[in-house]
Amino acid sequence: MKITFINPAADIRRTFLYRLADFFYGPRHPITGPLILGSILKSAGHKVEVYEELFENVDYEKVLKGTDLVGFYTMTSNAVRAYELADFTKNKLNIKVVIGGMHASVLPEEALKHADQVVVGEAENVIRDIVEGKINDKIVYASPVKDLDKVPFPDYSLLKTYFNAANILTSRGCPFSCSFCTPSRMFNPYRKRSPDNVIEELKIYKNMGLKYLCFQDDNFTADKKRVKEILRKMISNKIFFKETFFYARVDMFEDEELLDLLMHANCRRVFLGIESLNQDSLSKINKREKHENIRGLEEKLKKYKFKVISSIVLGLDHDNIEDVKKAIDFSKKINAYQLQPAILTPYPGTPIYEQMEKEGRILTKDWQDYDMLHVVFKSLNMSPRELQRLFFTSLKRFYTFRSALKDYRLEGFRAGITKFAFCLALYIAVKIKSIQLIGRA
Ligand code: B12
Ligand code: SF4
Repeated sequence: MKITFINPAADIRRTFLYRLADFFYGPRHPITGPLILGSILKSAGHKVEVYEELFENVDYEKVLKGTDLVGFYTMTSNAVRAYELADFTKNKLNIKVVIGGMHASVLPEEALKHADQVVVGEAENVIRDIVEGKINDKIVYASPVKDLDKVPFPDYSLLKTYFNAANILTSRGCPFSCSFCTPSRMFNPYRKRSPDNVIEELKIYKNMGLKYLCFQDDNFTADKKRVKEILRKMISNKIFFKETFFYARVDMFEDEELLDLLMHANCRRVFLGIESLNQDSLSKINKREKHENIRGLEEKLKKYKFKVISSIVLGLDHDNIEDVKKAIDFSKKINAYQLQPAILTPYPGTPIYEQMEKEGRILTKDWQDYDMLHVVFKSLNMSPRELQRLFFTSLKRFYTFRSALKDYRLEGFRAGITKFAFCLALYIAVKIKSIQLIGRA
C-alpha cells in the first residue's frame, strides 16, 4: 500500500513573511512522529512519503495520486488546516484518512468528523494494524511505548519537503507538570532512551551531513546524569554539529559539570523556560522554580556562552504589564540571543484549559489562534487588546537594531547581519499584523 503522512501548517505559518523569518532563523526541522511511523510501515513493505507544509507549498492532487491512506498530524494550531485537507482528501480524492497527534489525542470526536479513524496517543503499536485493516475502531486508544530503545529511528529519506535539521528525542514527556503544558500530559509517563541508542541515531545525522541538530526533548536536562553520559559519548565519538539546540529549565545551571560538557559538545543554543520573574506567577503555574535561581543566571551566563532563547509567558494571572517588561529587560541583560514572548494559551487537555473553561474566560475556540501569538482568553490584569499589543511591544522592545550590533560583537558578523535582517522582517510583519490583530482583540 502507499501511505502519505502530512504535517499541515496553520495559515499564518504559510505566509511569505513567516517563511522569510524562518529562513533567517536557520534550522528548519520536521515533526518526528510521522517519520517514525513511516519507518515502521516501510519495514512492513509499504511505500511511504511524508510532507511538511511549514517550509513549502505542496501540490496535493499531484502527490496524493496512487495513495491508499493519508495520515495527518495535528497540534492545536494546525488542526483547522488538517481538517480542511482531510475533508479534501476524503471527499474529493476518495482516499482513506487517519488523524493523529497532540490535538486529535485530546479531542478525538472532533477529529473524527474529518477522518475514517483517529488515534489517541503514541501510534507506534497500532499504526501497522490500522493501515492493514486489522484494527477498525473509529477511535483507537494506543498505549504509550514502554521501551523507547525499541522504537525505530525517524526515517528522513521519507520526507519529500525541504529540511536542514534533524530532530531527535532522547526522552518523551517531562517529570514536571506545569499547568499550561501539553507534552508532559500527551507523553505520560516520562520515559528515557539509553545513551548508546541515542548515539547510534546521532551518528546517522552526522553522516547525512546535516548542519543543525535539535534535541526536541521537552526537558532535555531533566535527568542530568543520563544527559552527561550522552554528552561524553558525543565528545569521545566527535559527533559535533554546526549548531545544536535543546530545551531546558533554568535548573540546568545548578550543575557546572553539565554546563562544561554542553559547551564541549557544542550544544549551545538553549531554549530556556524563564516564563516570569514573579514568584507568585511561577508558583501558580506549578513551575517549581525559584525566581532567585532565574536571577542567578546573569552570573552563570558570563562564564558559559550559551545562545539563549528566552521564553517568557504573557498574560499570567499574577503578572501585569510591568512584570512582562521586567522579564524582557532581564532577557536583554543576560544577553539572550532570541526572545520567545508566548501569549498564555490554554491548550485543550491542560489544567489551565479546564480552569479557564470553568471560569468562562475562553474567548474563542478557533484553534488556528491557539499558537501563542493570538489572545484566546481573558487575562486578569490586562484587557485582550492590551495583551495583544503587549505581544508586539515585547518583540519591539527586544529585537532592536542595537541588539543586532550586540550579536555582531558577541557572535560575529554572520550573527549580527542575520539579526539585523530578522529585525527588519519582523518590523514589517509586526506593522502589518499588529494593525489587524490589535484591532480585532
Ligand atoms: C519539533 C517541534 C516543532 C518544530 C517543527 C514543527 C513542524 N515541522 O511543524 C517547530 C519548531 C518549527 C515547531 C513549530 C510550532 N510548534 Co512545535 N513542537 C515541536 C516538538 C518540540 C517536537 C515534535 C515531535 O517530534 N514530537 C515527538 C514525536 C515522537 O511525537 P509526535 O510527533 O507527536 O508523534 C506521535 C503521536 O503524536 C502520534 N502521531 C503523530 N503524527 C501522527 C499521524 C497519524 C496519522 C497518527 C495515526 C498518529 C500520529 O504518533 C507519534 C509517535 O508516537 C513538540 C513537542 C513534543 N514533545 O511533541 C512541539 C509542539 C508540538 N509545538 C507546539 C507549538 C505551539 C508550535 C507552534 C504553534 C509554535 C509557534 N508559536 O509558532 C508552531 C506551529 C508549527 C506548525 N506546523 O503550524 C506545541 C503544541 C501544543 C498543542 N497542544 O497544540 C508543542 C507540543 C510544544 C509545547 N511545548 O507545547 N514545533
Ligand atoms: S518544565 Fe517544561 S516540559 Fe516540563 S512540564 Fe513544565 S513546561 Fe512542560
